[in-house]
Amino acid sequence: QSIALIGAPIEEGAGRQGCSMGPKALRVAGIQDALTALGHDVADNGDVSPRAVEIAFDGTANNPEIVTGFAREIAKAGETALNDGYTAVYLGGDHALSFGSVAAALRRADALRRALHVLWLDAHADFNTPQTSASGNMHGMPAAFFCGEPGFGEMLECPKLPAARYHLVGARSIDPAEVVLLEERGADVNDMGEIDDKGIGAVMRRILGEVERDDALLHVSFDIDFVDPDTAPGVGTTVPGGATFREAHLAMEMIGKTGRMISLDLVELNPFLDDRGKSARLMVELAASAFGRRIFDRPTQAA
Ligand code: DIR
Ligand code: MN
Ligand code: MN
Ligand code: MN
Repeated sequence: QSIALIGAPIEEGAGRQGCSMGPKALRVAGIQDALTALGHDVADNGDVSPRAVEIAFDGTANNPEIVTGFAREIAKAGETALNDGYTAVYLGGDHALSFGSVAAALRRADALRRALHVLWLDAHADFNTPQTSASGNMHGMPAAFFCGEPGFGEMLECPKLPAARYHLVGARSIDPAEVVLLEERGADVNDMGEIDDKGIGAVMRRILGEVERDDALLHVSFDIDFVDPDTAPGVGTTVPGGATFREAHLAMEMIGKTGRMISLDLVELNPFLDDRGKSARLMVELAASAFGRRIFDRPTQAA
């Protein structure tokens, strides 16, 4: 495959600073080499730079100008890469980058007249709107936006995702207003209890089966807080009880085997909070799993 790396050093969607260093940390952790080693052609398109725009939302939304500026540039860079035949890998950056990355995927799927499914690996649903959000942090809102919830004004033009094709996996912290909205819209919510009960393999198999059934394309949004904070400490919004190292790898390996992923977000890494690059390295390894690395391909570790 041809893969385009798109850096998105946004941190204004999060409640604390540090995610702007994420793209650099993922590069230092070897994202390009790891994917190249699997036989892919990997182009690093550098970082997008936002153009602050004048925009305001009714309700509570922090830094709408810069988040919108980023979202539009990310969508543009992503759409260009996808149209040129690349699989897009977005190096985050906080989760507000997905306003742009999912918009690009939706436009691409629309142009190809294919359905899109979005797999959201996250402790959180990110299904707030400026009307429902208690924090105002826009990294908690992109899924509501691309599923067509009102309240985002003229932020970004893109087709809407039917909520049933928004598959949340790993959830363990959802706000009360989000629970109501997710339920009303018919989103596919798979919380940690479901993973404990059925196993990550069964949960993923069911979701990827729906993608297959629809002969659809897939966008994967990987929030590092999907993984347990003991394993991935480099994140500002830790929630205990997350996915294990192996559960995360199995999920990514299963995604890779479908051959349907057109774009992947690697988000919420906060290098300022990381433990000697541990979380950055894990994200790179997990990305490699999503691009076809099997255990046999893994470099042997020095003792
Ligand atoms: C909370 C926390 N639901 C909010 N959200 C996220 O602020 O909207 N933390 N996404 O990572
Ligand atoms: Mn998130
Ligand atoms: Mn999260
Ligand atoms: Mn369900």
